[in-house]
Amino acid sequence: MQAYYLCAALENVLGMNKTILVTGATSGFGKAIATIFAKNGYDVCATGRRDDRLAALKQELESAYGVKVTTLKFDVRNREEVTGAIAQLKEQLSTIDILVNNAGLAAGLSTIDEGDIDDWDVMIDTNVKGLLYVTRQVVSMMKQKGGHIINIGSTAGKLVYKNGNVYCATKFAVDALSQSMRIDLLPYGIKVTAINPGMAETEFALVRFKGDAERAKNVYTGLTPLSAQDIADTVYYCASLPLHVCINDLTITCTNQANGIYSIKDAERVNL
Ligand code: NDP
Ligand code: 8X3
Repeated sequence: MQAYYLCAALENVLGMNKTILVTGATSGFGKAIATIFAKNGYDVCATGRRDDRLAALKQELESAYGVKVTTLKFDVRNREEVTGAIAQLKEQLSTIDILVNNAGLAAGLSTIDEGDIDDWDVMIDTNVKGLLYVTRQVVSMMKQKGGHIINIGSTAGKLVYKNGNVYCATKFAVDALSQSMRIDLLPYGIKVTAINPGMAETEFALVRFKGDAERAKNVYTGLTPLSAQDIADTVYYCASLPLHVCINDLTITCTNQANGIYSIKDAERVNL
């Protein structure tokens, strides 16, 4: 184990920084993940659709941590954009060491007979097809040396909740794909980790409720939810283990949440 850490330290001293690609790095988990890896000497490839935020992140991380930050603007739902962007990356880089499939969203919260079908398309296209498009391209950059794919699932991918239908289905799909990737990529020494967070305060609820800030805020009142930093710390932990160790599946909630259905407010705690 000591040799592993020594090699990792030596690689960084020699400027052979490892590279992480994070999708959805313009906000929430993705931004915090890009930041913690940059802070620890990784070069970062940050992706998203909002290029003003990508440019600000590049400036912030390069000046604070002296690492190289490449930004790629693409919509994960657009297969041609994904292929073109990663092809461009392949001209600059031979390897991606870690891929974090994080870009995703929930749109709406309605029963199956009332849900907006456009919302269903957006969630399926982003959370499932987008993850597949990106993975297919990046895996080809990992096969020579091995690597680590970290998929951001959800407690919604472990247990369905009322009105969660299509969002839950997409995260169940992420769970199934993580299991499948782990089997298919064994011969290449590519680790696959699924991280399944419960409620965390980011822009997630604002997006789900289409800009209704009050409704979004209400999700988290009366309890302390997870933060983006909590998830970034967890991702970094999983990625920092020795080469022979792979956390397959990790579910993480705040202390007031038991699973995708059961959570309580602080006022319901008997000892607070
Ligand atoms: P945010 O809304 O804060 O961030 C979502 C990120 O995804 C943004 O950077 C956004 O970038 C990117 N994104 C969304 N759609 C696309 C697209 N079509 N193409 C490219 N990028 C896209 O939410 P979170 O950080 O909370 O969410 C990150 C992941 O975590 C999601 O997969 C979500 O399902 C999951 N999750 C969230 C939980 C929570 O409670 N917050 C709990 C469990 C899982 P841009 O708009 O610039 O494209
Ligand atoms: C996001 C968490 O509880 O809104 O995946 O589904 S939840």
